Amino acid sequence: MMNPPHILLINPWITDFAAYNFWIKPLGLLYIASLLRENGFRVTLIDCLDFYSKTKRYGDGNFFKTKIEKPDFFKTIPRYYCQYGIPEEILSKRLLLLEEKPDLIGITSGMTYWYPGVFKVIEITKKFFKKVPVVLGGIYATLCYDHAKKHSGADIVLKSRNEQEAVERISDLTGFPLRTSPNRTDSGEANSKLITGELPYPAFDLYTQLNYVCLTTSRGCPFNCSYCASPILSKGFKRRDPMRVVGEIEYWTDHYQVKNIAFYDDALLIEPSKHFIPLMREVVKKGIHCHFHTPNALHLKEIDEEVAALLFQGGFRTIRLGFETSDEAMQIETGGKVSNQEFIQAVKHLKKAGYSGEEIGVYLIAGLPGQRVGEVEDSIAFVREAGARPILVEYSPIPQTPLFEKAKKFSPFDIEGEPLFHNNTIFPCQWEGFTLTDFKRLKERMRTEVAR
Ligand code: B12
Ligand code: SF4
Repeated sequence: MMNPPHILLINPWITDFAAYNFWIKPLGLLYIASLLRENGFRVTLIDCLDFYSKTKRYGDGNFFKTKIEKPDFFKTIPRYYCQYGIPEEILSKRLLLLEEKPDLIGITSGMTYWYPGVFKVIEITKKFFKKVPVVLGGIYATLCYDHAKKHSGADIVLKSRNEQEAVERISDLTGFPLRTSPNRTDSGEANSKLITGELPYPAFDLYTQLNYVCLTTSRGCPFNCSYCASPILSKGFKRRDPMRVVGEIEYWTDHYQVKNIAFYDDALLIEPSKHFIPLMREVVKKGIHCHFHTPNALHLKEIDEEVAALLFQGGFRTIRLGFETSDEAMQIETGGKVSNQEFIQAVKHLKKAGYSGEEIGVYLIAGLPGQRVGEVEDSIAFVREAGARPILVEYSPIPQTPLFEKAKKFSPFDIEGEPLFHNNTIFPCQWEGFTLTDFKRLKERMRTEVAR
């Protein structure tokens, strides 16, 4: 029997103009870690983002950052460009002090435009372990596969969003057979509704300190919004059994005294009577005391009186609603996930449940291809009128999404050839109808005004 291979998993730095730790953890990589361990592999995790300069009340906070040279394309942008996470020498030290040389290195990737941090990690690991195969997966690898294959320096780039497939590939590459059945995956078939083979809990135990965990109760989304990569990243929409989710919440709160949990779902609230309501009723019944966060937007269409009350009683502190625009034609054109009437109703229910207007954050998308500044101004006014707090987010064009073709026509940047131009900070689809100056002016004006 061969010795179990040693797999080194790395979550790379973020490289950006700005980054805030809204409960970021490399969830996909942590699932892979736990599946590997279940199959007898030995796993070491290095999370380059596990290094904060300041943590706030709910476990969110600022990353430690190091100013780095801007990529050439960004030279004219008057902002610092930083590497967020551990100082470089700490990564080198950790690689040097590894008890044993790895047999394979698995690296994840977040946003498409964070790839410089990924490349740097690959370059450094290659200096230490020249002959060890490096496998790259994650969001950048999946959405910008050709770019990653050509430029990343990884030996293998995987587009898969399926943990079991990732682990099978690692098994092939190391020649170490798997013990678990191939059915233990939650990628499933398109439109299959319930995840049958539960994955082991993500390997958060690999961290020495846990200020929060993130959790997903489902994969994918039943909608198909033209600007969103969810339908590309996960086929179909699948949910876990809500009682198993409660079991996981109890596990983290009981065994690790976790007080903050962020839901990473794309569609947590869909069909609430089958999923969110039984889940949260059980959490409330069991008296689990924990703050829940939804940095990713909630579907406000599903927020009726009962859902709003459960959100409040259950301990959801940061409510974020995905409204995007009050322009009805644009709502329909981009996928029809919500209407103005549904929005007004949702805010009404949330307020009745106990939330203040300031606590109801409503995402509005700014800079969609061809969008005019006036449309966003109207949307801000509409959200305020309903008594909630508008939050502007700049559109990030994502390859393979339906809107990407239109974005290519409107963007002054080569968003097809260069993923750095997907960075929302540069306002990728600026045009004469909505310039970066318009956007900054809008943001400034919002800062000085307060939600009613
Ligand atoms: C949670 C989340 C966030 C969180 C945390 C992000 C993070 N962890 O890095 C927060 C709230 C911070 C966030 C912010 C934003 N986000 Co976001 N977010 C997500 C979300 C919903 C889930 C990501 C996730 O963790 N999934 C769960 C895990 C299980 O999947 P995974 O890590 O990808 O791993 C899987 C595979 O990739 C693979 N894998 C992963 N690693 C590896 C490694 C190896 C070796 C192998 C073999 C396989 C493998 O295995 C897993 C199998 O399922 C995605 C949408 C989605 N459906 O993915 C959007 C998404 C990533 N976000 C997106 C966007 C646009 C944003 C914002 C820019 C929005 C905005 N305009 O403000 C901001 C960025 C702000 C900033 N500068 O920080 C876009 C991507 C944009 C891009 N260009 O890349 C996405 C895809 C959503 C969309 N609109 O389409 N986001
Ligand atoms: S509803 Fe949300 S997660 Fe689903 S496709 Fe639309 S934007 Fe993406």
